[in-house]
Amino acid sequence: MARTPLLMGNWKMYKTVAEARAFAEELGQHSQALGTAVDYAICAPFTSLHVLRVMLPAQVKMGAQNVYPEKEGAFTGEISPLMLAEFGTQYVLAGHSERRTLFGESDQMVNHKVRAIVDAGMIPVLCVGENLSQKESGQTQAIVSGQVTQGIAGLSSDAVARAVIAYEPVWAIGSGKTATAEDAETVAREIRSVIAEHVDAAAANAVRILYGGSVKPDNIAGFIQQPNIDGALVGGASLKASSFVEMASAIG
Ligand code: G2H
Repeated sequence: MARTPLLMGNWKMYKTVAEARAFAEELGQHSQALGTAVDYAICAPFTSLHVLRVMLPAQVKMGAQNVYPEKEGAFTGEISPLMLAEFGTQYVLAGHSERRTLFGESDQMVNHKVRAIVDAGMIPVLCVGENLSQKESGQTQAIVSGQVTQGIAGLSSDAVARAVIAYEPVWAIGSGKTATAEDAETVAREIRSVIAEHVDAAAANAVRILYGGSVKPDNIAGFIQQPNIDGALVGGASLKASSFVEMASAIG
């Protein structure tokens, strides 16, 4: 079965509600440029989810950037999977390298989040990737394979098939550097073979794999042309509606 391409923005800690509204208005004016054969989503700060739900073009889904993997309880400052699902959130990032590095999230915590996202009926976007020293010491495949197997542990084949995995080399994030499309394809192919080995061939074939790390309108096509790369997770270049539309045109 063919995999539907996915263009996903990750706004990180950018945009007030007023700025999110302006983005949604501008994107709405160009919604005819968003192809019907592609899935779109914006992972926004929690405070902007409401305005996006009301104002985004219907084909652009909402994503969250984080979640706490408990149903409810005394977890001051946290947001539960049910709260996000009730709100109409379709995707939730788990294990973004900024969460792993700045907030100490372990593979075990990332796996708790992935399972909680699935249990609440949403789609996890499991982010994986090696840092520069790991790349330079030839550990890319080992690091990525470990993050994938630990991240999806305990999921059914069907849940893995519906999930999204974002390969984001840490050294490429926000740096202006990107992996070559060929290197990203090599890692994406390896991720499918790890899933085939640890889950099954159907899940490996169906799971969507995105590339992330300094993706822009002028380099996105090279990534999505790769047979095992199904789209992109885009930070900085997703903050302008005009550049989101340009990337949508390059995919669609
Ligand atoms: C990687 C990416 C989005 P950017 O973090 O997840 O950000 O495109 O700014 O490198």
